[in-house]
Amino acid sequence: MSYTLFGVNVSPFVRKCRAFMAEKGLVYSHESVNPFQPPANFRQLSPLGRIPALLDGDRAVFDSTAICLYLERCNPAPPLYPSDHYDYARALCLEEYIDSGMLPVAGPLVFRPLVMTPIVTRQPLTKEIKEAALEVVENQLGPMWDYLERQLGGNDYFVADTLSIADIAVASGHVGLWHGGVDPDPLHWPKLSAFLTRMWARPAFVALIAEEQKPWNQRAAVAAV
Ligand SMILES: N[C@@H](CCC(=O)N[C@@H](CS)C(=O)NCC(=O)O)C(=O)O
Repeated sequence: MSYTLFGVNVSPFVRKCRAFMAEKGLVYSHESVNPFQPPANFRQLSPLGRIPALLDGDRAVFDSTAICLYLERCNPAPPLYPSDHYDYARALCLEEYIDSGMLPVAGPLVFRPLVMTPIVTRQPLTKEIKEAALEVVENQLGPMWDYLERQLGGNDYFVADTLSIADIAVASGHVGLWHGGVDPDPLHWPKLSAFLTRMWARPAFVALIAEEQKPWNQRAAVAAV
């Protein structure tokens, strides 16, 4: 068994797979592929040209959800999907809420203007761009955080009060926002805020977030605008 995961570390979908592999204690190589400047033949691994993609020996798997489900089948311990059928469905629903609901807003409308564009273009962030991103946070991410707060309830984890793909997806999906200084306010979303703090303190996330610090942590730069 030899795993290689392809994709830049700051992608929330790549981060989800890497955190998942770390929680399972899997050893893998990481190839930092930028999907906008992919190596030749990358579409043989990932026919949509997206990251992440996984190679298991000569077997290719693409899409973060498919990758995690595949890894779970190959490496059942520790289980990262609930065994109860409805809990299993709820975990997949929460993963989808992040992947198809939150990230298409948080990525292009918040992370990109606050963090990625200033780094890539070397054009400093402006007050107008910051205000537009923060309006998206308030109007679009706020209601999503309300939903997550309700789903968490009084538990430490989202489903069956046990670590699952749902927790890994939620925690992975918020790291990019954190790089831009955007955090659910603990006064308004105390459970979600405490959950993220707990999840990011797990060794799997400590290592990934440390690796991303340079150049992605723009919290001080964003705060200064
Ligand atoms: N559903 C996919 C989404 C992956 C995705 O959108 N990745 C982005 C980077 S964060 C990408 O590769 N974008 C390049 C493109 O769409 O061409 C998954 O879960 O893996």
